[in-house]
Amino acid sequence: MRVRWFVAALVILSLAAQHDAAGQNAGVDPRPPNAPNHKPAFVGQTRAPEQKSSVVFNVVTVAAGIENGWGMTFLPGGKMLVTEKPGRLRVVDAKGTLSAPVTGLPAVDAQGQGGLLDISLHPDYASNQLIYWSYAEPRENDMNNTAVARGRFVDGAAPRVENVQVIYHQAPSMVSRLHFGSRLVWGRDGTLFITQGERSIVEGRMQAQKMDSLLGKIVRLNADGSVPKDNPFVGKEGVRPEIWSYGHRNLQAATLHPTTGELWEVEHGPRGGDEINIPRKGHDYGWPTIGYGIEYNGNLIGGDITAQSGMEQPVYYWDPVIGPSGMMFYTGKLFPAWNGNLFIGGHATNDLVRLTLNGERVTGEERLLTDLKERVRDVRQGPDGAIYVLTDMAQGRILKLVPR
Ligand SMILES: [Ca+2]
Repeated sequence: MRVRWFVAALVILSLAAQHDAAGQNAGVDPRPPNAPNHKPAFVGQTRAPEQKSSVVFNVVTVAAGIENGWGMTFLPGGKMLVTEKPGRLRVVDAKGTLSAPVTGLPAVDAQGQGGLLDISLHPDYASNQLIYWSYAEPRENDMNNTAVARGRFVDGAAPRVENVQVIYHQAPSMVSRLHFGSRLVWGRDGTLFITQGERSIVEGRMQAQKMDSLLGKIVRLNADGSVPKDNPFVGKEGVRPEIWSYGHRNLQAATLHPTTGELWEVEHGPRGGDEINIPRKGHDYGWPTIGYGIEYNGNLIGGDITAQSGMEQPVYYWDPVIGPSGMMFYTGKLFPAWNGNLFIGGHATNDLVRLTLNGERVTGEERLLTDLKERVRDVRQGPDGAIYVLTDMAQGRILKLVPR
């Protein structure tokens, strides 16, 4: 009898340990929230229960000596392209050797969070060899903005890009070293999503809700930079027709959902409030009016509210933050237990976040690579089904997770 009571007490204690005083699940992160007065809009919107997987894997170094790697992608035939934030694009061969910098790219403004950012192949790369990259573009009077260029990639002993065209300039330009975004994601219809930031400074932040500004917006373009006719605000007076969705803060993670084909993104919150969204056509994601964080200096943001009519709730949020950069849904054959899971780079937490999902709801969270001690900037599924991780360090690496 005494043993039975003891077991019952243990069960109660362990259940209690998973919940805080407010009945919230404690989740995987032992740190207290920065905005404890903020409550989720629905059960499971934050601090999902820990869901440790029994998957055993090795971490293999694919390439090393990458200076502040930012984006990577896979070329047909086993090579990769990787960007270094200071402004170099390199080819990584199958042995992990880095090429000389690819020549022909326009200058980047490599300061603060700016520089050479994401890299992506045109969906018909095999026939047109077009590559696209995003970067911080230097402008007059110390200003800059996010930009996207494309060119034809010519591999070889001295790799280069030809016929370079800058197809997009975020406007207005600002004097800021922060919040450039950006990820490049191709929709199934061949349009290009560009995720961007709002430049962090107050003047830029307030423009995340202004429709004649491209700050704090996801834009959607045709492959040549023209505006798709079915963008939500085409023909609307005073609204930039490039806009797909608005009210965003700084988006360095985005990908298509493998089943629905919808765009998903993770954006950086302030102190608290990193959030996953499914940015839908013409919708408002709330920044800076609503959010689940506070200012870096501890002040409240605006009216300190987390919800408002007409503004979308995040699918999930983190407080404290992970510093999300890079994301992918796993669909490969190497890790069947992880099929459909969402992986997100932890740039602040130096780890890899794995989320289990039920439709649009997060059901569990696990932190992988917790002993990495390197900032994770990008995560992608390789053609071999392995999970590739790019770290953002002075001597950064491309790693891959393979089953043991
Ligand atoms: Ca939001």
